[in-house]
Amino acid sequence: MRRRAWAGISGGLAVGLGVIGGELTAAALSPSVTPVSAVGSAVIDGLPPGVKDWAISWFGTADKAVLLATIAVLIAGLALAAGAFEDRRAYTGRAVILGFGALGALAVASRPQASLVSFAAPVVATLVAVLVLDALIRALARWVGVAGEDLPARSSPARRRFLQGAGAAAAVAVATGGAATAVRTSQTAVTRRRSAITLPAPTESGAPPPPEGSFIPDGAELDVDGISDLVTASGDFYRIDTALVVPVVDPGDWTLRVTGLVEREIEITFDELLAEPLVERYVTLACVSNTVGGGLTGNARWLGWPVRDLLARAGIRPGADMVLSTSVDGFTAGTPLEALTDARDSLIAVGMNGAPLPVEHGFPVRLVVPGLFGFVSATKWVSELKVTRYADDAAYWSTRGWSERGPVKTSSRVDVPRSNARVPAGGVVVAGVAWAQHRGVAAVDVRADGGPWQRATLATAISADTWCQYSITLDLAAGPHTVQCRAVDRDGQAQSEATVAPAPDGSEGLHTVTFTVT
Ligand SMILES: Nc1nc2c(c(=O)[nH]1)N[C@H]1C(S)=C(S)[C@@H](COP(=O)(O)O)O[C@H]1N2
Ligand SMILES: [Mo]
Repeated sequence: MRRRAWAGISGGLAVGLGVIGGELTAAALSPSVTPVSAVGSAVIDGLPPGVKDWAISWFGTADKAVLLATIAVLIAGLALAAGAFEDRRAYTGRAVILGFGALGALAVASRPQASLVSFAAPVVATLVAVLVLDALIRALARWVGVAGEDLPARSSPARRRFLQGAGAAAAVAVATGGAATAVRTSQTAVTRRRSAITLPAPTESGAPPPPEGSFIPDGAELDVDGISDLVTASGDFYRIDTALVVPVVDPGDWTLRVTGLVEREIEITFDELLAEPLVERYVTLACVSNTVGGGLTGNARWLGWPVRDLLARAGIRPGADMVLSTSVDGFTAGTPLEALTDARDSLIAVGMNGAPLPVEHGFPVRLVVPGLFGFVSATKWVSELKVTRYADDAAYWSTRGWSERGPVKTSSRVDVPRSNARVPAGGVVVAGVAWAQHRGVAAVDVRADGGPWQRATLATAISADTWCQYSITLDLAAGPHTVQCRAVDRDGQAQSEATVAPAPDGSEGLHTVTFTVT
């Protein structure tokens, strides 16, 4: 074989492993946006309508397959070229790969479902391809010599080392490629099922007045640049998963069982769940791991069936004080029974912001419980509710040093000004969000440079179960300044000012932001 052929094969192995690595990373972190699918979608979006019509008239329903095959041929061409370039001159092949990696990242950025984690896939793909290419081409050069064109015939340790490297890369590609294809195929099938679902309208939708929490009242949104959106877009919603790969659950196979201390065990299917009277509520979720000022909170509109109605149907036996919810991925949460049976709208949720739950957020069904941190309540891909007692059962995080119970702590953060920002002199707008789920936020105070607390303007709350925007304009002289905020709940309790780390039951402290007035 000629040297150029081996260089091309090296390029192919490097890029192939990169693409597989990228797809596997996406499957784990961001299944709705993978580099290859993003490139395909970006091409479809970018084609002029004439070309699209032409493709459909030529290829009919095979147009997507033709597109994917075209992308595959282009990637193969890129791979061969990268190998040949790199063999001729160090860094040139790697530069080609970096360029295409950047294009992949751009394609990912163009997808509406993309979030920050989606970029892990093109980064991994590029890194893997660059590293493998570098290693193989170096081994090839050691075998053939730097300037040599024809391969030395005799066997040498350098030859063996190159062939072993290439063989190992090929073996890894075959193994992981098979795994990636299997994961992808099941995800694609479920994604298709998901987009075919039409969720029923909430049952209360026609009846005026609509219940609190089901709509956005006037005055709930402040007009401040850079403040957290009142409703978090699903693609921007924080994510916490213990599972390495996001579970892919076919709604046709899904059931929810109610077991344990109940009069009668119940098992419901997805279709049966959709036939129950569903309600829609805005609820702000929060993660116990959120640090002061952090982003592990989000507010969404959830559609679901009240958990209390399902539990009432099962009939709770005396002695129970906890519900252990289990996910198909083995995650469990222990929720105080009363939070699932009292008047609050704890939901067996099927919808998020007007669409079926995204796969990453628990499709087809998850729990949403106002007032409690996610680790004790918000089980995604939920498959069983076991009515039990704290004395008899422990949940996933409670056996790993976190608390048994997890009421959300009253908290607030400053969104604007950003840390280290430079803001023009004049009135300085300080704004952000505050939350005290299920107790409700009564007021937010802001202070500058450790001075007296000043009451901020509080937007109208959607409900006690959601966060609230606030804002205040401060007169600050030129120079560096520090602002802090604190929320007060509707029981009159101000948030804790002590500095407390997240473990075991949630962080405490005042969010402090330093910036400069110019
Ligand atoms: N199956 C499963 N459900 C889960 C988790 C998980 O790791 N696995 N994380 C929980 C935690 S700690 C939080 S804060 C919320 C986060 O929900 P989100 O990822 O939809 O934002 O989900 C909860 N439900
Ligand atoms: Mo969490």
